[in-house]
Amino acid sequence: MTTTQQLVPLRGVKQSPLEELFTSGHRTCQGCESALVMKLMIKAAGPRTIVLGSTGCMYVANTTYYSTPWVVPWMHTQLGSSGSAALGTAAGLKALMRKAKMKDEPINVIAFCGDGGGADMGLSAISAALTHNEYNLLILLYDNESYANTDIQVSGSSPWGANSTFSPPGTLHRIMNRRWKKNTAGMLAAGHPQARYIATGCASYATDMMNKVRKALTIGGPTFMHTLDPCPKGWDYDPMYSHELGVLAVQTGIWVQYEVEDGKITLNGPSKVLARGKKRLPVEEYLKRQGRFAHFTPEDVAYFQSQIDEMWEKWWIPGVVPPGPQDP
Ligand SMILES: Cc1ncc(C[n+]2csc(CCOP(=O)(O)OP(=O)(O)O)c2C)c(N)n1
Ligand code: SF4
Ligand SMILES: [Mg+2]
Repeated sequence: MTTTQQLVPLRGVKQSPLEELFTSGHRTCQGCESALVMKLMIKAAGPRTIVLGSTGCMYVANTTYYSTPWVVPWMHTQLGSSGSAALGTAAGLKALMRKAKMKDEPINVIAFCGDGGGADMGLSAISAALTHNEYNLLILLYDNESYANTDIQVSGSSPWGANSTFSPPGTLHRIMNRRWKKNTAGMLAAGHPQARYIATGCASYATDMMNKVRKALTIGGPTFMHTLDPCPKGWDYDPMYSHELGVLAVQTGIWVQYEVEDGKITLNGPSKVLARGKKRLPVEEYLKRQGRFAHFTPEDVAYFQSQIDEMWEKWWIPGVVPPGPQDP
């Protein structure tokens, strides 16, 4: 494995680099947390980074013809290809350096994908990339819980019951999306024990998120991050509440913040405090703030709450490892 950049952890937001590498020139919605994830991700990684992005809001809205916010080299890749694009780029860089066709130096390779591109369509390519320990790369799945760019279709990462253009509540069936959200990071961690770093994050906890990017790039090998990103358009709320919704997702226990480093799982930030016994906020505090759940009856809210309670009370590790058949 070639060496990696040694990106020391930031001790707080004041230590965050001032240099902006994701600047003006994009057309994401006001309050778009996925755009904030991009900005924090590249701020954490620094200028010697190549970014690859699969189709989705963070491609289309960010790179309208002749305008781009990216200051670093950036390339679009096909919707399901974040894994293969990351792997190919890392392999290409390695070959060019070995042949002395470019300076031998650690260059970060980050490929991002949405939940449609990563948790659904490109899962196999991400899985393949995570088995190639000879390359250094980070795949970051930004999860706005829908195929947002094509007008908010339901994905495998959409929450139960959410109103989307493919799952609108009707008179015959109020709940159209009856699937529970996929546990993508947990699945990838369990299935790729040699991947040295897999973590979840949320831009509402910016320093934590940036440090996870830095750790993933420093540790090296193929690594993976999954962020939960409030999306004003798809979740149907006033853009000013994006930050607050990220906090509520964590404080209600719906989104669990953790990292798996060399096989060791650690819940962190508020999720760690919740695991130690702090009371979780009722999920209703999160659900009632979003139009996509406006059709929920008290029974729907109670069902949602029961699933989150089960995750915290019955799973081996909340949000990461579900109970096994041998459990009582
Ligand atoms: C193979 C393929 N199928 C469909 C599309 C159309 N398409 C473009 S963006 C997009 C949505 C992607 O959703 P996601 O990955 O969650 O990213 P988001 O738009 O939510 O940021 C779709 C379906 C495409 N570009 N390529
Ligand atoms: S639809 Fe959602 S993810 Fe897409 S640009 Fe708007 S806020 Fe961001
Ligand atoms: Mg999406």
